[in-house]
Amino acid sequence: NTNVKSELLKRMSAGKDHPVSGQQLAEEYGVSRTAIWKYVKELESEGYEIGSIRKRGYYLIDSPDTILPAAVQQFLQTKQYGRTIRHIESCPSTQMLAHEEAQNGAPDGMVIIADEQTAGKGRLSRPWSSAAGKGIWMSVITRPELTPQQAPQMTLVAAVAIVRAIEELTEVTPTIKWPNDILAGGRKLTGILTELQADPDRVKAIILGIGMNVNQQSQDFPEEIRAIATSLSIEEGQPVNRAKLTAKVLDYLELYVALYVDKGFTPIKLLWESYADSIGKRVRISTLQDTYEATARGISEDGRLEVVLDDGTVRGIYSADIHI
Ligand code: BT5
Repeated sequence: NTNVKSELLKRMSAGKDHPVSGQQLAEEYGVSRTAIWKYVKELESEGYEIGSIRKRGYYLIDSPDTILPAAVQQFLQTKQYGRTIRHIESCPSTQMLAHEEAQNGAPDGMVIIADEQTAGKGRLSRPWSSAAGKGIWMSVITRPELTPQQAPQMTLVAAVAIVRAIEELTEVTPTIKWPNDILAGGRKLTGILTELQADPDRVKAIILGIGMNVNQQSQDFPEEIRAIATSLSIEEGQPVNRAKLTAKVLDYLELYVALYVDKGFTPIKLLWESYADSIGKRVRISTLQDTYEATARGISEDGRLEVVLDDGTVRGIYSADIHI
């Protein structure tokens, strides 16, 4: 029961002067005293250092940097998102597993999170480098009441949630590059991959694949992306707690998805534009068909990037790679 375990963790964080009574927790949750003791042992085997004071209880001395369910859930403030987490040590891609889970009826907000991906993917099947233990590689299964036409905007909803979480927990100032990149100092910090399971008129699930570079050093990136990629710890100069950040992203994601469903795209668009780094700038646009230059003007009410061509025509772009 990850509920009791994450509650135990949360309370043990209060420190030596406020130990958690195992007896009391057991009574509150209607489990045995032995069950609590087992959670303590489990946490120790996961790398937590736990102190105990006779007759008073347990307290936390030190935490490892893990993204196990209880580690993330102790920080969560959501109703639904992240309440069910499947953690995997290593897998080819969390997107694949999330698609299976979604087909098998996964609840709204279920998270598949891995310490390592061996075949992480970006858009158009490009590879996504996912070094072991260094990042947040997760897929969030969402079931918002949206039409399939409203699904692409979820990428922008997720982008806003992620920059808000980064801003709150670090000193880094992230920017968003349409449609799915979050940058710091001009380098890529996070990528988002939005995939859809739908009937013609109804969304069944939108799977948000989120890849966040957290604790990599430059040498942890493959040679070919070293010049274009960065991580929070490179920008911040110190390690960042992955569990706390994961929980914060989920908090904001739940909030902004609800905002989008209730109030439409306008509030998200305003937030998004306040973080955008390409608006008003000259950009080069590469689509599958061609490459051309234009000036980025903003995003439309349906999440397209609006650009002004040199002859003055305005064009709305659904999907492309943008170079500033
Ligand atoms: C993306 O694609 O940016 C979407 C990345 C989504 C990854 C998550 S991780 C959890 C979930 N499971 C998956 O398998 N995927 C999702 P795109 O815009 O196509 O960018 C891909 C390009 O980014 C690559 O061609 C590289 O140039 C670059 N890249 C690859 N790995 C990177 C990294 N770790 N950091 C920064 N840039 C990277």
